[in-house]
Amino acid sequence: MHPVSILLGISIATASAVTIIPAHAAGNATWPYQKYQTVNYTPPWLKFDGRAPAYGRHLFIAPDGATAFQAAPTILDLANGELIWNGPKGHAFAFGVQQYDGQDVLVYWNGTSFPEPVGRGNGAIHILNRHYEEIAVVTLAGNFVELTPGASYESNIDLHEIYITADDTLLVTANNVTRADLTSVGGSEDGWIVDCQIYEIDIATNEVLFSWSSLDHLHELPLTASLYHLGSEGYNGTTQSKAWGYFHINSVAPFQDGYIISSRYLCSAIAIGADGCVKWRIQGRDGADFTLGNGTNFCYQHDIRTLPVRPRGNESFVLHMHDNSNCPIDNGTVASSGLVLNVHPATRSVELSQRLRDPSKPIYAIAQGNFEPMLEGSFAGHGWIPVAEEFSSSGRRRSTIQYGAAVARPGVRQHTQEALRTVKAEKGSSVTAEVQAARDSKDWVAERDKDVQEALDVGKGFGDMIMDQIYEVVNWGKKRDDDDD
Ligand SMILES: *[C@@H]1O[C@H](CO)[C@@H](O)[C@H](O)[C@H]1NC(C)=O
Ligand SMILES: *[C@@H]1O[C@H](CO)[C@@H](O)[C@H](O)[C@H]1NC(C)=O
Ligand SMILES: *[C@@H]1O[C@H](CO)[C@@H](O)[C@H](O)[C@H]1NC(C)=O
Ligand SMILES: *[C@@H]1O[C@H](CO)[C@@H](O)[C@H](O)[C@H]1NC(C)=O
Ligand SMILES: *[C@@H]1O[C@H](CO)[C@@H](O)[C@H](O)[C@H]1NC(C)=O
Ligand SMILES: *[C@@H]1O[C@H](CO)[C@@H](O)[C@H](O)[C@H]1NC(C)=O
Ligand SMILES: CC(=O)N[C@H]1CO[C@H](CO)[C@@H](O)[C@@H]1O
Repeated sequence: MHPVSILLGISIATASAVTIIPAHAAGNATWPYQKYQTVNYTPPWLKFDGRAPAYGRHLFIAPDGATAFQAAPTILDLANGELIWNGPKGHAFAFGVQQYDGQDVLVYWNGTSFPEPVGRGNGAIHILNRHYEEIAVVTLAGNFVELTPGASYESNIDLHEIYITADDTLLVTANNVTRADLTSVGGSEDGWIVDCQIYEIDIATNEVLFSWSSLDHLHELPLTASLYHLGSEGYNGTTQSKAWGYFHINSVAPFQDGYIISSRYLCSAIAIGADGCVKWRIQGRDGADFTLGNGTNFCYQHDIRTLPVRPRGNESFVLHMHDNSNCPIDNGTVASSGLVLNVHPATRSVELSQRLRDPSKPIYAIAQGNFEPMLEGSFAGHGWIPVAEEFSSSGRRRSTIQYGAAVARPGVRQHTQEALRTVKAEKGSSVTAEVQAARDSKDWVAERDKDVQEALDVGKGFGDMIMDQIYEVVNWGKKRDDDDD
């Protein structure tokens, strides 16, 4: 590892100008990279467009993909684009800040990844403390099968999800290639398929506390519900290496007494109970168990989460995601967006709260991506396309951060740089210790959840809501002026 102190990183960088280094030769894309005398790492130069970010001074990113010059977990200073820290070289999917055992920690996935169109991996989750020391490595052993006959991996956690819960457990996804009856979708009785799984693992002991398999729930989530029809991109289920990825799980988070999961190819947010039974499914095109309001459509989405995290019973809640409908199996004409929905389980209806995208600068990401509410406004990482955007509370694009060459071409599977998640810090060193303490307190979390619920009950929009409260905490109770710009 190469811990670089903040001061050292900045002072050295000031002395040496940005150096242009051609990106991976095979990719033919060029992008400026930064070279340092003190560290053998060349992070991408950040191109800013628009206002400097209002909150969150650090960018957490793990540039990867065909044209990335080097891959590593990377923290960059958003004020000047300089390197603050980089971890070991290699894949570091889902790099970001979370909380474990009462402290801020860095988390990332490392392992064997299978690039698009497979788009999954087998690896382990690394957890580092504030001093960049590794304090835990969470693994998942077992008999897991992949597309390559005979291949096995030390640990089998998928690259898509790292979610540390309030109980210091870890939620992750996993995949297993196995046999299934594909006759309902025109395949053979003994076809090959990818089973999608979730695990809740105790971080301290590495013990599996809960597991769930999509193939155990075919009566609730049938193969016929997949929009990735058998044979898509050649995956026709006739051999192990052509196992059909009908479900493609890409996120799991706590929800009520159980979990909420994202299935890319069912185009669905799926709520499951503590017993693993499916409570309901919202499909982004036909609604499935819900009626979709105007403008709420989504598909092939990533990073599904709710606010509050555990609404009770039939209480309304906010559901947010990165909606990358621009999938290569589709016509690929829908620009990516951050999507915020108000969901009303009692009436089984979904309403649009906010759709975050700039129609004048559309971004067509085919895969990956993340979306997060920030102290003010929201932040979207566009995954496959090396661009992240910050939006104001009212939904206006406030700034764009680009870290690799990319062309906005709908439907094109470009070989470019990518980052599963591009996260802005609103925690840790980017806010004062006092604010951090306020935000950490369980009371504050409970208070926020209560306020979110009340705001939903009176029909207040998401943009006006959660951000108001976070602002109040940060500014010691002051009310926020109207929108910034
Ligand atoms: C990359 O550049 C080389 C040499 O200039 C060329 O032969 C090759 O076709 C290019 N590849 C792509 C994918 O454009
Ligand atoms: C994976 O599938 C194989 C059959 O292909 C099965 O033997 C094994 O138990 C499965 N593993 C898991 C973790 O589900
Ligand atoms: C499945 O795909 C393979 C090529 O990957 C092809 O040889 C085979 O004919 C296909 N089978 C069916 C039933 O489509
Ligand atoms: C949905 O939106 C369209 C145009 O944006 C509008 O014409 C229509 O009335 C809306 N429908 C409902 C039910 O609000
Ligand atoms: C592309 O697909 C979307 C989603 O299925 C659909 O709404 C749209 O009409 C399609 N556009 C074209 C040009 O076919
Ligand atoms: C929630 O609403 C659904 C649909 O209206 C209803 O069937 C169910 O009984 C309600 N559950 C609770 C816990 O109120
Ligand atoms: C970022 C990271 O931890 N990379 C490591 C992933 O695993 C390989 C193989 O063990 C290491 O070589 C990388 O340094």
